Amino acid sequence: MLNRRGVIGAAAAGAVASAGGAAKAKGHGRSASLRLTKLCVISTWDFGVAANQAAWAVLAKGGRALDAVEAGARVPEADLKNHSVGRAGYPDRDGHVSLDASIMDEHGGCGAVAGLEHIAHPISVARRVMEKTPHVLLVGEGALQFALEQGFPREELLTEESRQAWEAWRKDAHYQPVANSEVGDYGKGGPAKLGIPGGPDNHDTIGMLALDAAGNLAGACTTSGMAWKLRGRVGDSPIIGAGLYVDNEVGAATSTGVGEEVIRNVGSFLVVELMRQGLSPEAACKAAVARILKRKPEAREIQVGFLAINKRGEVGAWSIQKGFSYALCDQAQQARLLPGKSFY
Ligand code: SD4
Repeated sequence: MLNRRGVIGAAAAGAVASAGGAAKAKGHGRSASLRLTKLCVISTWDFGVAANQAAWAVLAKGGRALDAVEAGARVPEADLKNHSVGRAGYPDRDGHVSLDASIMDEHGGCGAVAGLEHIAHPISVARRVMEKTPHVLLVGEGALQFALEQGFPREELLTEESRQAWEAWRKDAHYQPVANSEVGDYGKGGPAKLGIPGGPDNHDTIGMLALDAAGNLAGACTTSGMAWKLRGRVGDSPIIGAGLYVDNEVGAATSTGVGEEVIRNVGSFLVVELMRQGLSPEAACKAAVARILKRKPEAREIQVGFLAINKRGEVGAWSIQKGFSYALCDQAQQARLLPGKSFY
């Protein structure tokens, strides 16, 4: 007879098998999660390596995971070579840089901003929403008003390089997202040819998850969203449960890629719930990606990736397509970059 744990484990295994079947179970690699030392931080994409260093400086001093992920997320937000997060992010199709961010702490507290313009560090505004208001999400003009009231400076976020890229895009204006652009575009400079969201030239988010010395989890997610998006478009990153979810009893997850597909499947919440049912972080990420593909097989043309950690410091990731990368930092190794496993 199965005990409670056995029943849950069997159900979870079935969920993965059926979801994996939908995606033709073509995964690259096994579904075992990697274990980090307790006290660690992980984040999406190559630029996560530098962000992790800033988070590590907080964690190594015994700091709180929440402070670590905020400090880490601020690094790509300020990086002018990064056209997918914060200042210098590519604008929407009308030339406005509008930013999305969310943050969660170990108590289930959450704060977010969406469509925020003129503020270089949306992650810190998201934290203020969490800590200084009774609300979870502020958008657009109201988010800007709140940020200014909180003392954040109003700035021009569209750099000359980003403006030139936008002008180049406007010549033929094909909004056609392409996979893994965070990697293809990062630091290259010059107008980028962007394709499908989540593609080599159109990616844009740092999702960061940390486990601190007290054993607490926190997460942050910040982005300029899809380049050349419709004005007013909001992705998954500021939607709690979609782009980010933290449950301090279980684990935390974050996502990158085409936010619409993540929102439709409440992706990060799904990953955490699958971990609650007994799946490893990697198996949970894989099952969530499989769910997206099962509901919409055409999603194989785009990119979505999940990254997750559980309370034991086990981490894992999975994406639709090859090309997703994630950065790991713990007591043993502080600048690791791994390729994510994928179905295609
Ligand atoms: C969005 N998920 O706005 C973000 C974009 C992203 O890698 O992550 N790109 O949909």
